[in-house]
Amino acid sequence: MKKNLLSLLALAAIFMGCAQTQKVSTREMQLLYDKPANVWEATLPLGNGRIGMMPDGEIDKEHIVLNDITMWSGSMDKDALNPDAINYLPKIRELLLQGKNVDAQNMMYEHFRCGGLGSAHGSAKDAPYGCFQMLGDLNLSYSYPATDSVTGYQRTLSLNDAVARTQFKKGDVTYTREYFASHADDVLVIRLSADKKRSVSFNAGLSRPERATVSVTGNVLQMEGQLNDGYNTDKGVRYRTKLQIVNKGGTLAANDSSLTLSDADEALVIISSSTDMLDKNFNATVDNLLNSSAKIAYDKLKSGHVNAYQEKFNRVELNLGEQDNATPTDMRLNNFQQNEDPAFAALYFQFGRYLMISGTRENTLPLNLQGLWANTVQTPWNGDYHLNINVQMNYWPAEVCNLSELHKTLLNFTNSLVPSGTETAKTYYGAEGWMAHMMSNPWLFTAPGEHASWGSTITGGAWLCEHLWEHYAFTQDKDYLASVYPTLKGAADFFISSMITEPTHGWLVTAPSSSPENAFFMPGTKTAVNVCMGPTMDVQLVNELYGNVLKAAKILNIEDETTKRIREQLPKLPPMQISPKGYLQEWMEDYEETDPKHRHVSHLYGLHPSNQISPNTTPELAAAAKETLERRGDGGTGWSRAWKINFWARLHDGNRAHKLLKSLFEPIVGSEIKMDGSGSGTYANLFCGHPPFQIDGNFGGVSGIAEMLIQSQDGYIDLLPALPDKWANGNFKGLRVRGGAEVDAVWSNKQLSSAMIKAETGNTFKLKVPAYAASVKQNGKELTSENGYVSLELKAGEEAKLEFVK
Ligand code: FUC
Repeated sequence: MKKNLLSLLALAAIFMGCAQTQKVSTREMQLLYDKPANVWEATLPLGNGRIGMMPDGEIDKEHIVLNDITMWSGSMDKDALNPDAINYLPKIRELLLQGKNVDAQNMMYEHFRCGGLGSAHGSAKDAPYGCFQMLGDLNLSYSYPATDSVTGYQRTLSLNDAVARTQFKKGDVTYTREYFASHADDVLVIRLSADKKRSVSFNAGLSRPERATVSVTGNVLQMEGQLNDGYNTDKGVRYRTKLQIVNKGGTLAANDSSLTLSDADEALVIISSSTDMLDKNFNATVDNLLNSSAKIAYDKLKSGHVNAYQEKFNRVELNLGEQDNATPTDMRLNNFQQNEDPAFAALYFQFGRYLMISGTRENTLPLNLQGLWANTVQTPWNGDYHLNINVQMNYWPAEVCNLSELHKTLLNFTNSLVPSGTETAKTYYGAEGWMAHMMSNPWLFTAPGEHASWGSTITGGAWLCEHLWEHYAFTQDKDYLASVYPTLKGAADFFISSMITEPTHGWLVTAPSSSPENAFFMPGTKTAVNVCMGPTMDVQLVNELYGNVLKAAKILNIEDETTKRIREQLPKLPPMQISPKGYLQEWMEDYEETDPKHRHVSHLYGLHPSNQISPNTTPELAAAAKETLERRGDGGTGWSRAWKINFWARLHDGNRAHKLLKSLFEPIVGSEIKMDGSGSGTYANLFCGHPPFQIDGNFGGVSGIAEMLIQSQDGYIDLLPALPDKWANGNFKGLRVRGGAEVDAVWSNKQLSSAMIKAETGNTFKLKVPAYAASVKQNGKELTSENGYVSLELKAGEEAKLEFVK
């Protein structure tokens, strides 16, 4: 009897819990938790591409970390250019040509580095290089009329609406908090409400670990300050944050540093914030945004935001099965290791698109190592732009996932590096054109890093240039291409004028350089070195850059000295080499790597994101790439696992790609930096963990999922090129391909049934006919296939509905 009563009570509790929570359809994409976040990496990221916040949903004392993408300390580093370095360049090259890499490297450690502190080994908060920092902490302390414990707690983030919500019941009152970073009105909004009048009471305070003055004027709370420019002058970035409470009922009171609202029916907390980095009138901007938003009714604020957000989010759908919207997301993450729930992968995919829409926008700074979100003033690795994979990975999904305009932030950043990169090319290498080494920041740092073991990579700029070309490949926008041609050409000019001829084969190679961040043993010794000539990744990057310049020049009818020199140099680049041991060589010599499991797989740049290794066109190299991946293993840091999903997808091995996805989804908690791939995976809030939190893996994971579903790098559309068995049934809408089209596809039992190609630009689209299809029909009419492909000539805006006949 007692047992029955207990289960009845439990049922009633469940029922009550359910009664007050929203019913969510299985098509909705949401993150769901049944308790407040106990760590920052469980809080929910909100953002409008410029400002953001991460509420923890605590019941009594809620902590919300605030962010602004321009919260950067530092300034232009006056010492970055080290004019003495070039005096050592001939000697360093000579040593490399003699095979004396150790001596060359030692000389570089001492002389061929940036002047000044560089990135201060990742601790540059007060150095000129600077650091991306949190904006501040919003602390909300609530008081409740009832002392009863909480029931029916639920915390959600709707990916469909970009609105987070905390809901629970205390006594007989249901409390609901809604939070969003408005994509329409450019402010942060929190609505605090209850289903009984006079139940909303709280105190709001703003703080920051340093450099903050908090004050109250009328009913507006303000925090302002200035970050260190690295020289302790008054030229650092200034910021101002204002918070206003718009209440229905209750009493609003203020002291020197906080606002208190008592017994209100409802309250809106509106936060407006900016810095003077990109907006010299930032004070007026903050006031205007606050004043105009405070006048708008909540429903309108919310619908304006949702509409603006959905314009981007709704462009793409991915359905791999019904969403389980009853199980908390952290449990779904844990369960994935057993159930491999395809719908969870789709949720992760859309969460990544959500992060891109929330984390970046046109005309501001690119997504950094943590996107828009940091919770300290000294962000790991300064939260900067690492150019040897990380910032690029952030933008891998932009084109294919139909967020092309957001890509422009990175493209503009690339163009902005040209003047500084030109100085760097001249100062360090006496070379023409422009270049960037392995790290950068909003102060346009392009010098080598402070330690040559990782800081000597010289293809950071070239890698960024890949993005310039890819944007064209997807959009076919010739005006755009003409606008970036000088940047592409300038990047090529650097290599044209700085590569040297190695003596053994007469190949043209970069020197000095390194294969991002891996070291090798000098043959016959146990001495580890990083510095080398012509690492494979450099060869692939230069080859690709040269090719892209030639393609661009042809489209734009340009014939110049650069194109002439490229044609002369291209045949002299080293080939990709397969070791007698079967793998693709990472270096020009078949050196043995000090860490065969190293997280960077730089020499497979040619497999992904570039397209120089392909099972279709270069099967031998593809087999060697596969061997390289086997040798590297399936572990690695978060972003490394994410990259490997893309590699296996390009090798058309869907199940292996899925295995890597599963390893990316390994649940993690710790935030301490780990380099060896242990403790990597995904946090409760689905942020990727290097660890620590690093957002590149989220975007690399999204790009990997896209690569499994659609590829277009070989001049034709390949649908479902790497579909894992687990995703036997599904459909997607709105993914984009090179050549300028949107594509939808529907499949079951791993076989396509229909597809739609919607041309964004007039073009001929080639589509691979899957082996299992007897024919492809367009509007009921059979298409002629040639060698396994059909061609569709479409005008801009035209749609082709295809049916795969088995
Ligand atoms: C590179 C990587 C590390 C880390 C850092 C931010 O140095 O090798 O793994 O991602 O960037």
